[in-house]
Amino acid sequence: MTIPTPQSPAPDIVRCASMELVVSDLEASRRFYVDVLDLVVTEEDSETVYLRSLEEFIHHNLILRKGPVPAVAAFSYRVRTPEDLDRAVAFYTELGCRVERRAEGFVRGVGDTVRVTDPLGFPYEFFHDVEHVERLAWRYDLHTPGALVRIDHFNQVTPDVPRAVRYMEDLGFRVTEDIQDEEGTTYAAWMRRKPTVHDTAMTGGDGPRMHHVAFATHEKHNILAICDKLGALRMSDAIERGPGRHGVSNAFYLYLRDPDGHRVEIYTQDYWTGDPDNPVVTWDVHDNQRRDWWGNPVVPSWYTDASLVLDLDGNPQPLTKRTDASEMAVTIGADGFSYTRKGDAEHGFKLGNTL
Ligand code: XXG
Ligand code: FE2
Repeated sequence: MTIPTPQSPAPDIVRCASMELVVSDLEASRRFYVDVLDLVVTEEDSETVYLRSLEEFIHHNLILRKGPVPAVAAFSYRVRTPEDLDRAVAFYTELGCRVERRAEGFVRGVGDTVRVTDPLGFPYEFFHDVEHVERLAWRYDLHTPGALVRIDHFNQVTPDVPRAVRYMEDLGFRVTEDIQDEEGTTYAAWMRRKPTVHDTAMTGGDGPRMHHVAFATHEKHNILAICDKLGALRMSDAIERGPGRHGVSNAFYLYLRDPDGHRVEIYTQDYWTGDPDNPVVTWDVHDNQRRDWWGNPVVPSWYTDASLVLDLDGNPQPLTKRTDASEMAVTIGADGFSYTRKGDAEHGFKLGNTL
């Protein structure tokens, strides 16, 4: 079923701003995000920890909330004006979505919020007013070798990527890169509001689920420092994939799994996309440099695992199966680590072959 384009104008979204994660053991999650990843605690109580990155001036980029089922309670976007909250209400009401406007005070550090269950089943949140807190950019006395400086993007798992892309375009997002095959199946798409490669990506799979939330470091060496720290703490199991260089986005990356299995990406140095004629980059699903520029294999768990998302009552959303081909099935062989790049056989580049 296609999602109709609303007549009401979309809210003007500035950027992805925060994610609310439900975690089963608040102390363990706090240790991971604060003691290991060095996010900054803006405020906390026995149920909730509000965290921000070092260059942030709004109250939080990540909320950890204690709860029974690890899941995502909100993908939160900042909108340009207070009127954009009214636009969000009209836009999603017209789509027949459940919409709740919550007065200032419901979420600490932000003014009125609009929460919706969007047409794909994701809990989206919009806010404009914020409490300003100290931007710690110049507080180098607080920066550690693996300093996380900004929230960069979300990544969502959804069964029908073209359907998701059309709805997100109606919401004002633009595609910057995608992965397709020769039959026109789309496996993933990266979409932006701010002028980077993305604010969120749509990854094909059983959904709605949250694939990851990403934080940026200034430089590549900061990511290597996080790997070294995890090794020193005997926490190398938290590293799922990387470090490496993405094909898509050209960014340097590392994927971690938090104590509940929520996936966090550490990401740096993608490129400017703010021109009106920014060219879209389409990757062939058979190009084994698309997800790792050095050709390193993607571990199967990265394709299969993702976090549940909640409805507005706090119940996990049921999953809809992807019916299109799955990227893992078309690109990973029985050993889990084969390559399928076209032309490999005739050029003798297949793994294990010699020229
Ligand atoms: O942010 C990203 C990602 O979505 O996490 C994954 C940029 C690129 C990639 S990919 O694995 O496709 O290179
Ligand atoms: Fe990512």
